[in-house]
Amino acid sequence: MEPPLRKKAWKHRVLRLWLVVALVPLAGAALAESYKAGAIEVTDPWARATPKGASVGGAYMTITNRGSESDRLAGASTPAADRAELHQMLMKDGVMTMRPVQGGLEIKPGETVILKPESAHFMLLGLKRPLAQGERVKLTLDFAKAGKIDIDYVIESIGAQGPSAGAAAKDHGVDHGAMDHSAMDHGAIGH
Ligand SMILES: [Cu+2]
Repeated sequence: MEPPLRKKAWKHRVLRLWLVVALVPLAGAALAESYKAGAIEVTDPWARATPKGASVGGAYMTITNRGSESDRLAGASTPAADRAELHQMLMKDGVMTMRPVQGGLEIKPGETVILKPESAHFMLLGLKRPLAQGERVKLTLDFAKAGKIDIDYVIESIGAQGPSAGAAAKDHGVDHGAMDHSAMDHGAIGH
C-alpha cells in the first residue's frame, strides 16, 4: 500500500511548485507603484538620472481617471528642484520643442494619460543636486478635484525609456536614444 501513497505525495509537491512558478509574474505586477486619491490613480512614477551639473530633469508617470468627471492636473512640487513645470513636446517646423501646458493637463473620465520622454512630462527646473539612479524622490501632484497626491518617483538610468518596475517600459517601441532631452533649449520657452 505504501508506494502508491508516496507517489501521490510527490505529485502533490510538483503541483505546488508549478503553482509557485505560475504566481511569480503576478507578484511582479503587484510591485508596480500605485498611488490613489479620489478617482485618480498614479502608477509607476519615475525619472531619469541626471548628469553632474545638470540643472533640469524630467519626471514621468501614468495617470488614470477612474471617475465619471473630468479632472485636471494643475501642477506639482518637489524638494529636489526649485520648480516642477508641466510640459508638452510638440513638433514645430520639423523640430521637437517643448512648452509649458497652460491651464493644467485634463484627464477625462476613464482616460489614462502617460507622461513619458518626448511627450507630456514634468520638467524639474533648478535641480538642487543631480538625480542619482536608484534614489526615490518625493513629488506632490496637485489635481483640481482629487487634490494633492504625494508620490515617490524612482530614479532610473540616464538613458532609461521607462520605469523598470512597470509595463510602460515595454510598450515604448520607438528608440529616442538619439535625442537628448536635457540638451534642449529651455531658454526659448521662458525658463
Ligand atoms: Cu520639458
